[in-house]
Parts: sequence; C-alpha cells; structure tokens
Amino acid sequence: MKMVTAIVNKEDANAVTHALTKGGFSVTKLATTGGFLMAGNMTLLIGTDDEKVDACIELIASCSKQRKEVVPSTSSYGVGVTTAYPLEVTVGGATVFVTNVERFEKL
Ligand code: 2BA
Repeated sequence: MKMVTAIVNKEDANAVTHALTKGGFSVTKLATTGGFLMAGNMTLLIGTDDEKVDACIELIASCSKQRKEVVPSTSSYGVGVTTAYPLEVTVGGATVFVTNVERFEKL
C-alpha cells in the first residue's frame, strides 16, 4: 500500500477531490499554507493500493492547472538602498509525494 500526498492549488482542490472520489479513491483534505507564497493551498492524503497509484496521479494531474502568481520581492544595493519589485512564480499543477505504508488498520 502507498500514501499519495498531493499539494494542490485551493482553486483546484474541489475538482481534484471529486475526480478522485468518483474514481473510487478515499481522500482526506487538509487546509495548508505554502511556505514561500504564504498562501492557502490544499494537501490531499490518499491511501491506495500500489497498482492504483498511477491512476491516482493521472486524476490529480488532469484537474490541476499551472498558474502564475506575483509576489513582492526586494533588492538591496548596499548603503541602505532597497527597491521593491514584483516577482512572477509558476505554481503547480500539483506537488505529489508517494510513500510506502508499513501498516494500515481501520479500527
Ligand atoms: P509555496 O511554498 O508557497 O510555493 C509556491 C511556488 O513558489 C512554488 O510552486 C514555486 O514555483 C515557488 N517557490 C517555492 N519556493 C521557492 C524558493 N525557495 N525560491 C523561489 N521560488 C520558490 P510549486 O513548486 O508548484 O509548489 C506549490 C506548493 O507546493 C508550495 O507552496 C508548497 O506548499 C508545496 N511544495 C512544493 N514543493 C514542496 C516540497 N519539496 N516539500 C514540501 N512542500 C512543497
């Protein structure tokens, strides 16, 4: 068994969750915050059989879009002079980790 941990944009989270549920996967959704943008995203936990991991990732990919986000950044020129400018970063579609599950119990 594997645990698929997927970090998705919160705007894609409902579509991803619906697609996974429709596909027969069990999903737990956690509201999380990215450390770089400090913006809300969603982390999905999906415990599944090894042979279903690829299907799970394909469903996540099919509903997760890449987006451009603009964040404020600063440059320092020494002698106390600093300028602020917008920095564009590409976020997503989804960041996915697959880990082995040593033991799974439903009690
Ligand atoms: P954030 O940490 O808010 O990062 C948002 C986006 O900012 C990232 O998109 C990436 O394009 C950029 N970014 C992140 N850290 C950066 C840095 N140190 N310097 C320059 N740009 C940086 P994604 O890579 O698509 O990541 C989306 C979200 O997925 C992240 O939100 C974070 O919550 C999570 N994530 C991504 N990689 C991770 C990892 N290796 N471990 C844990 N969480 C991760």
